[in-house]
Amino acid sequence: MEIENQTLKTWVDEVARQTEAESVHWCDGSEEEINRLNEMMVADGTFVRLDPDKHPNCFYARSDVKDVARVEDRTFICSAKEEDAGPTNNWKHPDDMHAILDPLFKGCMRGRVMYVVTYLLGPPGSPMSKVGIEITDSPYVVANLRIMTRIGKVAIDELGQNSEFVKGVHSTGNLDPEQRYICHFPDEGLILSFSSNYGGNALQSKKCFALRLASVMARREGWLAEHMLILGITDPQGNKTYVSAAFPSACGKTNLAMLIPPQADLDAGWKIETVGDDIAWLKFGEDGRLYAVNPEYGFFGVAPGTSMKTNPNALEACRANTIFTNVALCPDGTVWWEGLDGDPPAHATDWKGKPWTPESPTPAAHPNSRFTAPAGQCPCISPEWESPQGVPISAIIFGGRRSTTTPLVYQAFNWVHGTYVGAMMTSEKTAAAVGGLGELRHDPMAMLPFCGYHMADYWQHWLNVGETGGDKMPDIFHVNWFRKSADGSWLWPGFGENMRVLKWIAARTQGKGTAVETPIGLLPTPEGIGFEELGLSEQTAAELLSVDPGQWLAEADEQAEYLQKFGEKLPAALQAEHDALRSRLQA
Ligand code: OXD
Ligand code: MN
Repeated sequence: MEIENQTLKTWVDEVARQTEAESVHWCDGSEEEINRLNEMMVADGTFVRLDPDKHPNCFYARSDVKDVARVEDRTFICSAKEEDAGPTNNWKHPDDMHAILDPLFKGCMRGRVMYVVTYLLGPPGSPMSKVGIEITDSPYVVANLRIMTRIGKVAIDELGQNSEFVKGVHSTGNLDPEQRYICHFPDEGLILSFSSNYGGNALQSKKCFALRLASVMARREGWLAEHMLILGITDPQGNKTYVSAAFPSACGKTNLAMLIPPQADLDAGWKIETVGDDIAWLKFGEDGRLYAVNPEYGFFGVAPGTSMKTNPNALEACRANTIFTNVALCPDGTVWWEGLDGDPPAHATDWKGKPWTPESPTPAAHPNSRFTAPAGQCPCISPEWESPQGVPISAIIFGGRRSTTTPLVYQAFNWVHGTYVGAMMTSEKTAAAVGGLGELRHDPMAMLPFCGYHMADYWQHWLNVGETGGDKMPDIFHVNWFRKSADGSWLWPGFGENMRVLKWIAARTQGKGTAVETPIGLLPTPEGIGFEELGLSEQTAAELLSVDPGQWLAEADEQAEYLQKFGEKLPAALQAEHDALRSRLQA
């Protein structure tokens, strides 16, 4: 492949010299290329080809058993000043981090092929799109990147002679967790990741570029890079409302993005279409509204719990041309995970490669096992999902996994209050990152592991963007699908029934839908959600919409303690929101 960009060529030569790669392969993204790589990985045991009728062109992979999730404690923001990384990130000075990484990368690709993957984030021809390069010695990473982003010629053409691109080098190293580093150098536009092949650590396009580095660029350039799904709601009259929604990892973004409305809504003409399931880049359009694009090209979805009941669209999206990692492999060349429809297989091989039966004491699939599937294969993909100008966003939704305190849904009073609501998000930890399962933690805007700079500066940036957009900014909401009763059962059925909440939100953005004012925000009435049609008891309905001042005052105390962490950088407007919440609760 002919590469004319001299800056790119010179840098690739440098990396080849440093890593002492045996050879260099520039990926063109073609079918022939990926077929050859897939065959190679089948031959060396990295991949198992699945049944070609049931899962055409699909492959099964297992990772190292100690390399199954994002490693937040080994993820670093290497800004020149520590205060630019802030209290929620690990920081090291760039020189100190280079001093650790240079010896690791020196000669790390000896005897290996060095793949150069040029990738495009965002639709071709979009003013919002950006080009990154990931150099890797892992063909598994190349195969995943080819699904998750637009790679090869399309990205090289988009780059042209431009010398501005995000550089990234990834090496499998020897997968030693002690040598694992996921490092971001915002001032150099550089990502270096070593000794992990897990998606969130090794597919640099995703969390490293599209969130951590992009959030820094977004601050500089006046836009937002967010951990958000994007979906479109079409009403029976054909009006479309686009919303984006931030939930922490493994809290149901993919399911919500692909929701199938209840039959009565479908019959009436309601429709949900997916623009993206994990990341949104939001910029102002010429009309002053915020428009969102999905920078990605595929879904890196959590497999366990995905079924015909919870998300048939995701199952259809991953029927063909998909990579399954760390699920269970069945003897008939299909895959299985906990929560998939039907009976478990009588015999399978689990994610560790061990024989498994339904009697086995451990799960067949790792709780963070994944499918990597092309977004274009999703039956409900929006016709606008590759629109270069993006889709206009009317509502932003925040949500966490909270078994108590937080009601099913509420609307913030305005942008500043909504920024406070997002900043105070808390959620129970999931298997998407190593450690502390179920523990309640603050996860502001679902960006705790992904904000590439000081969190308080990020909140200030949200406030600034709100000032720019004025009354054209989206309305902000908070949802909680995970509230439990005293006996530990779920209060809300979730999944398709979440449509009821989306309809209320869409109505609110159009100045419709009744709302009741409470100290924490505007809540729907039980009729506004239709609890009765759902057959939920009055008591359940009341619990789902309850705002208990005692619980919320305790929440406010805890929030006050958290806010202290940000010291002088805490925006005054957010402190004022905190004080106002407290006085509303005490009134
Ligand atoms: C993801 C995550 O993989 O958030 O999307 O961990
Ligand atoms: Mn995510």
